[in-house]
Amino acid sequence: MPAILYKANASPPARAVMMLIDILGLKHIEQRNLNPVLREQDEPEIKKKNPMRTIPMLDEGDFWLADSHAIMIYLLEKYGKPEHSQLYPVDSRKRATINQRLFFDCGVLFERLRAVMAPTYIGRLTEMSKAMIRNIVDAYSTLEDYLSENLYMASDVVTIADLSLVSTMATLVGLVPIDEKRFPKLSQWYDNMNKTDYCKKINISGGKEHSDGLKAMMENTKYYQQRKTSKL
Ligand SMILES: N[C@@H](CCC(=O)N[C@@H](CS)C(=O)NCC(=O)O)C(=O)O
Repeated sequence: MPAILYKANASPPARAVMMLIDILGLKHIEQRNLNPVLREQDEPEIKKKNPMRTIPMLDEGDFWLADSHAIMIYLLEKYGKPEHSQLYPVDSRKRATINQRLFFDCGVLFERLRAVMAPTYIGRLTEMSKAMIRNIVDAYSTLEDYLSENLYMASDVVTIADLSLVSTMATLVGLVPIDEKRFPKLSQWYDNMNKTDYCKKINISGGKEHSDGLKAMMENTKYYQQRKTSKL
């Protein structure tokens, strides 16, 4: 069975894996869309393979793997060539720093985006709360500090930490733009990442689709709530 990546172009973690697949040139991996808003990932067939019911998910027929961070490490270990070694170097301290940034994306940055996504998808959010915005800006501040000594998030070259973080950032900037004066390094890093072929091809449009979609859903909810109130 050919390998399949279940993905959605708007999904930040899916985009991170898609960018890595592009960099590694893994043409044999079929990329198949699932719509998380319609909860297509809840299909019993998919749920059996990924009880977390999240996108992305890699399916190799006799082996399944969820979570973009785990998938990226697996793909690099399996298919990385010497020219890709900088993306996830073997040096244990370098790798540990990259892992820490990946965990930051998984446990903090994306979670703060998820705090907006979850109520938006179920029609409960009309606009982002002050606390939501504050938490996102606070994460930007951490990213600015990560860049204090390096051009990229974990070193002076692009690693998988940058792929992961830029995929989440591409959605977030549409909701909470980066204040260039307060976060000059983050702003520069984001501009630099956006000049890469893989961000141009995969991440920028997917991020815009995602943030535009979230804003449209919030507007929709606001409209229906106002209509309901005016009828009372
Ligand atoms: N830590 C996971 C997060 C994946 C995730 O939450 N993906 C979203 C789409 S952007 C999803 O599938 N959400 C559905 C849900 O949480 O039920 C990863 O990096 O893959």
